[in-house]
Amino acid sequence: MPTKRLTMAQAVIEFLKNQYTERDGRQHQFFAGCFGIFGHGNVAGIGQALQQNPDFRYYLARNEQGMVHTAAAFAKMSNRLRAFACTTSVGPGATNMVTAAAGATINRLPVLLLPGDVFARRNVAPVLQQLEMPFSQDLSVNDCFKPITRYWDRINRPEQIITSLPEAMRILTSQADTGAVMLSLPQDVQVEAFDYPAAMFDKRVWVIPRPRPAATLLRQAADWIRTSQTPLIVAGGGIIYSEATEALAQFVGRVGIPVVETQAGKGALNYDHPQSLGAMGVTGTPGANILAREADLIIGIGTRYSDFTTASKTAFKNPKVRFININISEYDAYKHAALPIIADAQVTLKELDKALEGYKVAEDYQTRIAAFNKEWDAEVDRIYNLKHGPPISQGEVIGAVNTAINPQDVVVGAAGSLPGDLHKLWRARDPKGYHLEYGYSCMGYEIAGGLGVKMAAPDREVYVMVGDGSYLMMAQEIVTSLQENYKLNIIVVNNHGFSSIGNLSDSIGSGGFGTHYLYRDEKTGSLDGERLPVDFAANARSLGAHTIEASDLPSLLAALDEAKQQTKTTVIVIETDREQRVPGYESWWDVPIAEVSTQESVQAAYNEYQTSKKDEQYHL
Ligand SMILES: Cc1ncc(C[n+]2csc(CCOP(=O)(O)OP(=O)(O)O)c2C)c(N)n1
Ligand SMILES: [Mg+2]
Repeated sequence: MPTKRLTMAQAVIEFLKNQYTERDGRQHQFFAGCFGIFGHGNVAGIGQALQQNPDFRYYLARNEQGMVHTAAAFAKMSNRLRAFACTTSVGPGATNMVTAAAGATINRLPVLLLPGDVFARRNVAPVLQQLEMPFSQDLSVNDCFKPITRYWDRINRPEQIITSLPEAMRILTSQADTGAVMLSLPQDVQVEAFDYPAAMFDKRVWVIPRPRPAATLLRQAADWIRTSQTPLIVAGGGIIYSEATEALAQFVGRVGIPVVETQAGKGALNYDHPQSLGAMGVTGTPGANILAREADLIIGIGTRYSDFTTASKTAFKNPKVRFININISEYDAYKHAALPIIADAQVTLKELDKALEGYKVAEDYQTRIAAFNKEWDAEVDRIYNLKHGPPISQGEVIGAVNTAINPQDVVVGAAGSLPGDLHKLWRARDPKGYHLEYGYSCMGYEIAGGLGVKMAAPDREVYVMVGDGSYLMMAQEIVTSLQENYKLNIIVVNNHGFSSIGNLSDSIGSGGFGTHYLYRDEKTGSLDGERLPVDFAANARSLGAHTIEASDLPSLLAALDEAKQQTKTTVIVIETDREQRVPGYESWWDVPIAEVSTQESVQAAYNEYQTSKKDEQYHL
């Protein structure tokens, strides 16, 4: 058997270079390269291997969490057909990835993590940054990734990668099981040479299948739909990953079933499609939530039914409600005791269309859908044109960005009050135009994620919408965007703290405690002094970005225009009124409240909470 003598790290890179995915006859090189930050745990191993393989591009990031967000966003934008590897040193470099790795796994996005690990041979232990445990030597900080990765392995001998790398690829390319994958690479083993079988470096194509639905279950689903009075489709992210949006538009256009969207599923239908009722759940529209409440049949496609979608299990109130779940993942397909169709969304929608020949929802149902649509359009217009302030409202900022940009451009967000407001108000005009990380809702994803989106779709303009809190948590990948010449448009919405959690704090009776960015007042002992003088524009400028400050709607529109003329990352800073919020519509979210308290406002909130909680259902 021909062999190739390489270090373990060189063999890893050589293998990764040759992995491809294929769907619908189109091939993609799976790895677009490797993000990394070097330290003593990887500089001589994976670092050297990357230097020796310039055709597998190395991207220097600013923070390990940031680079994993970038990698996850890239995979999401690529419909999980492409991904990045991420290399770090041992110790803090590795554990810096924990947060974003958890985000990738929760959002079911493939990212390959390649941290260094402490010496396998142990004789020099404890090495710099090593976690010592008196009860075991078979433990390092990298073990804390075990619950947040879908495959985890430590490579203690160079030949172990011959069997580990294919397993890593199996998970990364699995539509049902994908997420963060970790190969933990002890720094001494990375540099050890071995005679690897040459065949392991042959080009390998991982075919992404489109499994068909089981015939009996499809027939049953069609029967359930035909006998339903008020069927409703809950469109999740799986529809977008499966590229099933056209099939969905055609199907519902013909049969008239209304569609509501989760955060990940937003954009599955264009906002002005007659069957589109927009966002569903806690951050949903009135039409979506009222029809969900009444529906006798929910067809969940590519959704995992998070509490934001189910309004903490209060969304579906028809006592006769049944569920059909079309999902590539068996786990999700069985939720809510549904009729489980474990299959690809695109194929299933086409087959369902055939199975439902001649079927259309009742006329009066269609009339209601059209009425809800019209009312919601008017409500969005109202919020886009509030003429509040200055400072203006966040709804107006969203309206300005939505109307100023091109349909194929992408809005990116993750945490704070923006995701809810965007979910409600954003007029989606392209299946890949709305990119919200709301599985983990991780502050700090926005800018780093925006970079991943831009790298996956360089022909589109990317508009990152980020709160001041999130910006302060993680803005440093602006530097990486400049280094790589990937232009981002970043809109910093400054409301001097946490509008979202401030609102939540109000609702639980705590009056916004600890959510304002204010100096500590020595007299009160609390954080209720003057405003902190953070200059976001100066901060972004210091990192090298072009910056523009806007203060009202006309100056914001001018800034968006100016940003379009720029070729490098541009940051627009606008102050908004934290208290001018977009209302909630016909929904509820379970956030438990203190059962006993010295505060009357908390006691009142607790009593109200007890009543609302009674609406929570089991779907059995
Ligand atoms: C990493 C992380 N820490 C904490 C939270 C909890 N959290 C959710 S929103 C939020 C405040 C966000 O502030 P900002 O970005 O200014 O957005 P705003 O709420 O003002 O819209 C916090 C602390 C989180 N989602 N992620
Ligand atoms: Mg804020």
